[in-house]
Formats: sequence, C-alpha cells, structure tokens
Amino acid sequence: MNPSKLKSSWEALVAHKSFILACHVQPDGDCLGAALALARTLRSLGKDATVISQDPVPDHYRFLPESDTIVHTSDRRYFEVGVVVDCDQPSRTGTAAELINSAKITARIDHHLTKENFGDIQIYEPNISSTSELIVELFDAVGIEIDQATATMLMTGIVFDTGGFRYSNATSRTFEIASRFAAMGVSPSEIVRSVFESRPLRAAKLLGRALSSMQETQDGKIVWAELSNRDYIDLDADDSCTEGIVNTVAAIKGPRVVMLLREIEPGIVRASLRSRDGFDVNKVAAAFGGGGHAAASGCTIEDTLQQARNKLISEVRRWMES
Ligand SMILES: [Mn+2]
Repeated sequence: MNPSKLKSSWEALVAHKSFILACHVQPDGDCLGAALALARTLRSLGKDATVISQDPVPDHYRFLPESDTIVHTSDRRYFEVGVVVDCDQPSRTGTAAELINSAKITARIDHHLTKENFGDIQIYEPNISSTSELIVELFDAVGIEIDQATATMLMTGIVFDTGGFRYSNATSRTFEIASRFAAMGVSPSEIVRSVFESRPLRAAKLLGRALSSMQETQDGKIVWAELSNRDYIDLDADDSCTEGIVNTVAAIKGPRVVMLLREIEPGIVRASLRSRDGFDVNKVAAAFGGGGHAAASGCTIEDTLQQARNKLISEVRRWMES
C-alpha cells in the first residue's frame, strides 16, 4: 500500500470513536503485537479501544506491555468499528466474530495472502513481513510517533513473523525498522529469547514427540510430523505449546513440503504447512478452508489423524504434479 492509501484508510478509521480489535485464534506474536500497538495508539488519540482474543495470551507473550488489558469475552455489544487483526475474516477470530460482525463498520489490517475481501476499511499488504511492519508503515505515513512501548509491541510482531529475522520476508526495510527500534532501546535479543527460547518443559517434550514422529514419503519430497490427542493428554499440554514446533520440524534438508499435524481434539486435526523452494502451500491449505502465505500456511480438517494426513499428502501431490 502506498502512503496516500494508508493515509486515507487511517483517516476513515479514526473518524470513529470506539474500536474492538480481534486477534485470530491461537494468537501469535504478530497478532498480539499489532493489536496492542494499534489499541495503544488509538487510545493515545482519545479513542476507546479494546483488544479481544478468544484464546488466552500465551505465557511467553506476557512481557508485552498492556498484554493484561486483552479481554477474552465482552458483555458490551456495541462498537463502532470491528477490526480483524493479522487475519482475513471474522471467522478466524473464533468467538470474537460476533462482536466484529455487529459493529457499525468493519476493518481488516493484515498481510495474509488471500482472496477474501472483508472489511469496509482494508489496510492490507501481502508483500510485507508482518502486520506489525504494516502498522509501522501506516504510522509513518500519517506521522504518528512510535513510543518505546509501541516499538516493543511492533518489534515482537516482526521478530515472530520473520522467525527472528531468518526468513526471506525480512527485507532491508524490515532491518531498517528493527534498527530504528533498537536505537530506541528495544532489544531484539531479549525479544527473541522471550518469543523463541522460553518454552515450558511440557512444550519441549511435545516438540520431542513431534520430532520422533517424523516420516517422509518414499521420494522424500514430503515430510511430516504428528501429534496425537494422546500426546497432548500425556504431557498435560494444549495447542499453545505447539508454537514454533513446525519450524523446527521444517529445519531439515531435502523436502519440498513439511507438515505438522496436531490432533487437538479427537477428530479435529490442525495442520501447519511449510515449503521452501517456491511451492505454494497456501493452495493446499485453501483446499481445506485454511490459508496463510505461499511458504507457510495452515488449515483444520475434521477427520482422524491418519485420514487427514492422507488427504493432505494427496492434495500436495496434486499441486506438485500440476
Ligand atoms: Mn502475521
């Protein structure tokens, strides 16, 4: 989005007074950082802004300033503007969808590659590392100064979505922003540590089970790892413990596609997909109603672990052969 488009979208947004900002289910660092930064800035302009997340804020994101202001439900029924943050439509926000849909106007601030056209106001750019980086561009375009707390929130989003500046979505502009925030006293290394190196023991054990379960197709092009509902029960773990596991599973040489399948409840399988050589896993995820990016995507399949795996492998094959 160019600066003038960002500016007109922002003006349309701040013409209103009350905002509900909804995170996607299983909120990650980008979603939380972006929603908190947006809420803090709206409040500094005298607006009434609430961040809602159906799922609890994972422990390792509690260091985020104002993370304790995030609500999980709201009895309040009316907000002027309902914003979906870091996702493309209200259904991705789970139980918060109702509040978004009942708002007078809707908005989307997001960087996910999708055909969805949700939102009266759309602040959307797929070619950017993170929603957090998009918010930096937005604030720069409209001349909003970013304070240290806001910079911490936005740096967290950038750090998470770039895998600690390791992925190809970290551009020279991303480093420029990180450098600017570092000069303000926001420490990238401390954020990396909080975000990626603060696993609870049960999550580390879950990672161990995922790694031990790794298998590959005969031609080696597809590699997958699985976590059964039994694994979660044995370790007293929940799905918030699986953040980052897929990236560790995918950190091997050879396959075109790597998948992590998690049976979060009997009969409900969440899949995270990663690719490396330009193969578009977003298309695979979209076939099951999911989505994301070309190199990283996800979906939910209501089936057994084994059936979900078979369905995913044949969908990946279909695209590989087409
Ligand atoms: Mn994101």
